[in-house]
Amino acid sequence: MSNRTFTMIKPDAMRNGHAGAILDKIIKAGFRVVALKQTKLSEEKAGAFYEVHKERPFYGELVSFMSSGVIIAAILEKENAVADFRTLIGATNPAQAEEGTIRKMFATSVGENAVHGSDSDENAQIEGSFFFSGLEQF
Ligand code: IDP
Repeated sequence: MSNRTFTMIKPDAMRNGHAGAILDKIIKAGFRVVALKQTKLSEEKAGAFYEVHKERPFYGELVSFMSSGVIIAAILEKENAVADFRTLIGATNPAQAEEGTIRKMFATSVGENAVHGSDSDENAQIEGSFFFSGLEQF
């Protein structure tokens, strides 16, 4: 079990002015920020990040949404980081997310759902390395 996960604050939450509130919830939940940046994904980069979903019907919509505005990308550290962060963000569809979760509070729809959270230790490592070099992680 690794103690790191990877997150993005997605373009909907950035546009809606929720970045500060989301980071506050993450830090208050006990996650330490290992690395963090604001950036914008090109369609090509968003397509590569979500390559595992390329056969899913919503892939085109997802790539276009994720490249539609700036995002914040971050690596987070906490014991049991991947599972605890998935609990903190809630279900993919905000309509099904638990009260108090980040998606329940800040997401708009199943596609525009405010935040990303890695779903395994292996993906946390791959996704963190997509955005950050070892020299950027403290
Ligand atoms: P997750 O982000 O909760 O792990 P996944 O099923 O891995 O959910 O889907 C990745 C992302 O694809 C979701 O966070 C969401 O932005 C988008 N997505 C998932 N299902 C749909 C859908 O039915 N329509 C549009 N976008 C979707």
